[in-house]
Amino acid sequence: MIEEAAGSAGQPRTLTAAAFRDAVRAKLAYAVGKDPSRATAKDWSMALSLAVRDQVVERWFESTKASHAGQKKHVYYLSMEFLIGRLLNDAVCNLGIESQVRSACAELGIDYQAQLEQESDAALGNGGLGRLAACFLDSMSTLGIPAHGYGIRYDHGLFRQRFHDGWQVEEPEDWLVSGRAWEFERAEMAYLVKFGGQISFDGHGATYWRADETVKAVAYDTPIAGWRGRHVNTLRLWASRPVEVLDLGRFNHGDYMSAAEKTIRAETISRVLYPDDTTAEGKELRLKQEYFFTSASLQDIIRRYLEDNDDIRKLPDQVAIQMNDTHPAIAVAELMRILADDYRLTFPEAFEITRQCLSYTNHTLMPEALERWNTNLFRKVLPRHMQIIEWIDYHHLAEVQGRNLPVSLDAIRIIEWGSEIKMGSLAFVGSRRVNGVSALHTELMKQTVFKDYHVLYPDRIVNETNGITPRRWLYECNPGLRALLLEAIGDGWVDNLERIEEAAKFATDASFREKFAAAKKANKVRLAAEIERRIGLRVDPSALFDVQIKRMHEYKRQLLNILETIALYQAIRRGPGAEWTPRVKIFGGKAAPGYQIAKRIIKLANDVARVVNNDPIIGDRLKVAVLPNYNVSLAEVIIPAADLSEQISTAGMEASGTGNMKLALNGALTIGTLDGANVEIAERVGPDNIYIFGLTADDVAGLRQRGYNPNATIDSDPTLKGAIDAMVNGTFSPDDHGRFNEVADRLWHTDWFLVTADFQSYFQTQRTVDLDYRDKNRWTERSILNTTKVGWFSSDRTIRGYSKDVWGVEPIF
Ligand code: Z15
Repeated sequence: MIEEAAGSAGQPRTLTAAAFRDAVRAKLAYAVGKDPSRATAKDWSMALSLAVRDQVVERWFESTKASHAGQKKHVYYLSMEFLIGRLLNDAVCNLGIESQVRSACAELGIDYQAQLEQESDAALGNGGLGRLAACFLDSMSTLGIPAHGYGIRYDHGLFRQRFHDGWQVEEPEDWLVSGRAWEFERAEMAYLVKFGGQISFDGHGATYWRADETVKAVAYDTPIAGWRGRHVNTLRLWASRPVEVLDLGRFNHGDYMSAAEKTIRAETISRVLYPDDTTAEGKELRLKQEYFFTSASLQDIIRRYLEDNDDIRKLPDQVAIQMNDTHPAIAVAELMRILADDYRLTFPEAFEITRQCLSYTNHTLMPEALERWNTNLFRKVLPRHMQIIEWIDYHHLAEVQGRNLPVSLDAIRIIEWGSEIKMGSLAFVGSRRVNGVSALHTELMKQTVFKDYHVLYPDRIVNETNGITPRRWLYECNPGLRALLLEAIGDGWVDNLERIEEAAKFATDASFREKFAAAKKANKVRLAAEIERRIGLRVDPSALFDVQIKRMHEYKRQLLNILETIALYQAIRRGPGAEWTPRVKIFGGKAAPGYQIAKRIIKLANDVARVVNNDPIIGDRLKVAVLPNYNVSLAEVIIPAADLSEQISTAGMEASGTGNMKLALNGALTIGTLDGANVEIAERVGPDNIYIFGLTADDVAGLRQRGYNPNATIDSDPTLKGAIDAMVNGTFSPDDHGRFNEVADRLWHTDWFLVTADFQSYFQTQRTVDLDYRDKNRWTERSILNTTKVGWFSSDRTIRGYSKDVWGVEPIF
């Protein structure tokens, strides 16, 4: 029997493999209620998770005590989305108990890896914004910053994506169906949230809000352990429940359906996540969701504050609240409402306190993605908040008028034309700091959407370039590379990712290179098996793995990649005898269900894949793998196996990107535009270790202003024209020649995303990639330099930045 006293994190642990094995057995019997001979894989996985959870819980209590005792300022991260994925391996690695857990599993005769796959992937988010929130939770725990994440406990997370005949089909997702080991329901932690109704004043300064609907927000807590388990924070998600469990009167009259009606109405609020990545959902339900979780969270924040403090005016000394995008921007009005109506502060006092507590992160410049609410809808759902926003707007404008500055009042109004509330403006005016998520994005915020506000408040906008947690995105998902790094430079890089640069000197070391290449190859073999299992396609693990994984969106330009695929396919067909660099194009990503053109582009990818993959002339020179249901767990398999990372958005449109960082950290070279954080990645890896192509953000702005005409570009480039023609002549859609006419027409006529303008530069750069990949040694060297030069993109660094520039908080240790 193996007994180990230390985990790979190197801290002494009292937990032995034997003790842990017995704990799992006990959980299986007494918590799951199964005999080992009858237990299913799910049962074992539950028992295992519960046993690991016990380890987390002990430290959780200590952390909670420590943050109360320390009386340090606390961070509250409000987000509609948390894309946390699976938690078992994350907890095991962060606690440093991997070797004990693995030996215990071996003794119990269960396969640890297989257990991990039993856990459902918590997909309570769409993409980058939600995953960023999850990385931030990991980093805040790792750094010992007392924090809560607040969000919604959706019954159904992001839809499951299937392909039917190459078209995206959405299926409901059911992450809670077989039980969840990680959360604790807090039935006693409930708050009332009101909607609609009337406002009245008693003439003595008191305001009454007589709502016509009230629901109960019930807390569900998930402990989030940081690296080495030193600190554990809480993710608190709210579920909506009816205030009365049942309308017994109606029930007793035999009216069962209407007896259940209120319950259904109340529970609908936390039923599903909106699958829209970038456009505000103009539905009443969405507004209710946003207010529901924001109100419950603020009530909870104030309750916790008053446990240890008695002066509500000093709230900003203890509380920093971050609004992740505008989705919780109603917090500006809600905090004011609580301070003014419940604590009887004046509006000016309430506004000052609110503005000192709140900060806002902007994640996009796209006008269609900036939330706006119709004032009639808003007044109907939140009548008191409408009054408060009118007050803020009026007083803000009055103050600006007094300052005589070169801004147009129309540009800074929160309520536009009296008919729409601009939530970005509300968030800006009500915040202490406003931040962008990459250097370029922050610069563009100052020059475009928030230009006038920036003149008014030149110190308010700051930059906090995004980051990713190295625990999940290297240590956990890439065990081969992890082992190599531990052997070469120890484990300091897990705490301080910039120390990964200590391995850069091995880029020219033949034996290190060989091991690095072997780790990459093993990851590619693992991905190849996964591709075959999921879509039945066999790919050669020695080919170049070219990866584009992200939400399907026109600005991200999957279409540019597909057109290049078509052009390459045509070139190979014309000259199959030439020396081609075998390539596997890997795509993954979901389209918003209502985003028709994005769904058609998925169909195009699948149609091209079918033709290319079955063409005997092509063979292994080119394969196209379009993987369904891209999510965090699949990302953990794809990213370590990538050779080339596609970050090809129209310059100026991707706020930051975070997939770009994950892929580079795992040794993929980037082919990308000078957009978002690509700019900063390029600065760090150096021009020889990245492929930059295409128009810059300035070029794009200029071209759009002058008016771009794609005709001339297409006509003068036979490669591009050939690819577009193939799209419309039925090569890929013999059953429906017209299927992609609309896609082609857009390219010929407007091409807003400048796919045609960047095509030639992209195609040529890809051919350079082909040549470079043939020199395996040199490629590995550059791959090592990517891994070792991107340590700055750790979310620990990002969180240190927020702590200092935005929140004014310090770690408790
Ligand atoms: C989302 O995931 C992002 C922006 C949004 O406006 C919405 Cl609604 C969702 C992404 C950005 O597109 C991406 O560039 C950025 O890296 C990410 O947020 C995190 O900041």
